Amino acid sequence: MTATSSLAEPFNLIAGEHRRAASGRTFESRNPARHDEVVGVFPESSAADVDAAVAAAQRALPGWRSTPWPRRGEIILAAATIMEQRKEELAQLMTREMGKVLTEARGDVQEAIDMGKFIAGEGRRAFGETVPSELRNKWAMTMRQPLGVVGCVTPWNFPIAIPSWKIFPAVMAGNTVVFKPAEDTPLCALRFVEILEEAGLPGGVINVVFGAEEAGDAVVRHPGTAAIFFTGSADTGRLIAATCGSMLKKVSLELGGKNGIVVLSDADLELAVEGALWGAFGTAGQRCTASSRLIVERSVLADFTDAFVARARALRLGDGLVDGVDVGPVINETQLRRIHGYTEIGIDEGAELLTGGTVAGEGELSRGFFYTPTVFAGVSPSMRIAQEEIFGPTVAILAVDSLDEALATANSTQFGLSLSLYTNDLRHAFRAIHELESGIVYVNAPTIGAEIQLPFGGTKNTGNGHREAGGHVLDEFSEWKSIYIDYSGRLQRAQIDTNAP
Ligand code: UN1
Repeated sequence: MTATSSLAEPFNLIAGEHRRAASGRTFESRNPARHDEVVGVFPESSAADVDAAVAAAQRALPGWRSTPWPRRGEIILAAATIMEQRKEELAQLMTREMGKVLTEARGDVQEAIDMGKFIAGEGRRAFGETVPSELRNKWAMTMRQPLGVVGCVTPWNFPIAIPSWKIFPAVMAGNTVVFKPAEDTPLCALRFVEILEEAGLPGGVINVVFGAEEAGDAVVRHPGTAAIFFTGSADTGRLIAATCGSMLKKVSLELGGKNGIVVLSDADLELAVEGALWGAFGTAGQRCTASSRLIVERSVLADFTDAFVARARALRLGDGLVDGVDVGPVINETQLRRIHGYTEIGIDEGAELLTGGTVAGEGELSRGFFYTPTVFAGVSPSMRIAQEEIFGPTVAILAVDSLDEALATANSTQFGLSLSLYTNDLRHAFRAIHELESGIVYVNAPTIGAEIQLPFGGTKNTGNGHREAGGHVLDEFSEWKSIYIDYSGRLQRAQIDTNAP
């Protein structure tokens, strides 16, 4: 089946209009579960297209930043409402384009709806402060200002939710946007922006340039983008940070994870197995938050491992649109190879492969990129499979002998996104809450499942100290302006005339 009908010709969305890329080159988005199915054809953009997008965003900026906050909020709320009405259609499209199973695709769309509704309220709540002045007859206050034109570069694993985390607050705060979505999920991105325009967003407030590295790099380097919001790999994040650093450009990076679940001997084991299964193999392990390490106290190791492996073996792989499928494909062939490469690394390092470790290529599965849920035991903290982000359905079990060792092991990677602990002992839970070195901590739940009303992001090499979503998100997308109004009618010198009558 070839399903290009929704996209008659490949175009970028610039200033509210369809524009072909300057290069004339195109690329295809294909269904990872059925690689012969083309989901859409998109332009391969280059610096010239990014120039046009930035220029359009700059032209739209004065009108948009002066649009009242409540009006901007209403447009975002209208977009969230349209998404709610079209949730099923968007979810099905997402499963076809990205591969995650339909229930999870619905969750992805829901996360964007939640984000839209949450941030729309800021339209009537983006408070500034009035602050006492140290001088008489002087008024002091703060207000938020947009940053200007911001660049948003997003990944394929949450093709609507992650753009919503960035773009909704960006436009809420009065910025205009150049958006470069992942090459693997362009149609989801296009639909998201089309819905915003249908909701009343003026053309040019969001400009979409499709493409790969060349386009993303041009967005980052462009002197006209005031700030960059990026989610992706730590390697790319480092390059972006270096460029933005040299340009003194604000940059928010959401990078890798090597998240772990600690299972203590006093935990409810069945609950822990179920949570670990969801955390490790949900989205075929392709979440920054995936539970890729299971750190288990030795006294329950055998019971936990047996139950976990049995459940992993029973997971059904397949096209995420088919009822009863638990795990969909991985995104593309490069990732499939990379994931298998880590299986070979684990075996070479001396870890014990308990199940999986193969490309699943029988029957219907041969049409897509499927990898069997893979479990390694006997993993030590220094092994590469315990340190590096695999971004696939591969999990490492590490044995520990105490809570101290469990927490130290959980903290023993370069990343700090999400860590979790299963225990029935409140004292252990509170120690973990304080001592786990991650931006997100779960107790008696796996490492995935963040909600948008809390900050999302990590410590250490997971990022550069910024957070997405949550009640403080506008701080990322706006600048504070401090205003002093002296109505005394004379010169009053701060720090000097403070005791004058
Ligand atoms: C990601 O993995 O990139 O907490 C985002 C979660 C989801 C978001 C994940 N709400 O797993």
